[in-house]
Amino acid sequence: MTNHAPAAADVPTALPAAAATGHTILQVGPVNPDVQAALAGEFGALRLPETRPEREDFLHEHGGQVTVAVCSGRIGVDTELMRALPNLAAIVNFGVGYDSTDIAQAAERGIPVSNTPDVLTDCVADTALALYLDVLRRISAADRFVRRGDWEATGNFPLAVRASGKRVGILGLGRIGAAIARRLEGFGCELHYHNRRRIDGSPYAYHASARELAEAVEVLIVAAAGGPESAGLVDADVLTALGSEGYLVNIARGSVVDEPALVSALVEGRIAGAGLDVFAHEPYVPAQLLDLDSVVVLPHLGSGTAETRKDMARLTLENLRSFLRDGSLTTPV
Ligand code: 8YV
Repeated sequence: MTNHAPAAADVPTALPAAAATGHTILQVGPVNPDVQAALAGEFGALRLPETRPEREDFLHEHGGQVTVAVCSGRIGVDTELMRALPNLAAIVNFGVGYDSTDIAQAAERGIPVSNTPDVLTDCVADTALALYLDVLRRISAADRFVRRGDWEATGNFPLAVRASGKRVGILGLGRIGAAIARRLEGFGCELHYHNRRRIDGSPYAYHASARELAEAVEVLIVAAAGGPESAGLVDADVLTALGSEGYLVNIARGSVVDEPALVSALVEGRIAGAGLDVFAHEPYVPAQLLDLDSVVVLPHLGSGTAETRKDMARLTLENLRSFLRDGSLTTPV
């Protein structure tokens, strides 16, 4: 990746909008272009260098000045960086997931964190449905079949699996999980869920564990937040419970699934297929998955539409402006 970060010596010392409020803003990692433009222009933000020696020099020189960090959910403010920012007073996160940020340290230090909920719910749920339909009906595999000339050469494409009317389990029935469930109601699916807590009044069948949920359904859709609490929740046992005719869809975080266990289950045909938008070590995708027609792989594009990214940028900047104005965040986590 090209490093566009300025060298410490090029960092602006006059800080336009933030200066008036006594705040110094730090951009951590690459962010959405609209956010980036506002940070560099209106907010005169500093930018954290991405390579090690420059980063250390930068933090040594400017770490104590920084009061607000703006990051994307992919990079976040990790343990080490947060420690190097002793006067940090807020973290503004682009994205609904904030598992790349050390939330425990932020809570301990009383540093509020904002994210961008709601505005991306529909697009992420749409992506889950796209993966659901693709992996069961084998749409991407069939597209490759036509492009390879196999339709003409060998005749009909092998039969797929019916997507309507399936028993589907949602792991994590939050905003996005509920939006996925609503869409699947339209496909006549029977819905089940597991969640940290049972949801009063939910019309769907509750299961006390991920394993019990997997046992009860034909397709398991992962919509749980990432982070230490959910790490490896979908393990080898859960995949065994899903069974050789079961499918997995993950639009949440790669960390929620034990990826080596998933790869073996797919390679050995112990589950039928998977639709994956997220991976444990993005952008790395296990090579064994690339040869499997039973797997659909996407480059973490869940919220990736022009409209939704604009809305996420607007909400990120709204949080930043609100914090600079009166110390409050519009959408704190
Ligand atoms: C973004 C996401 O791609 O919001 C999230 O948690 O995973 C996606 O919408 C990502 O956060 C951008 O950094």
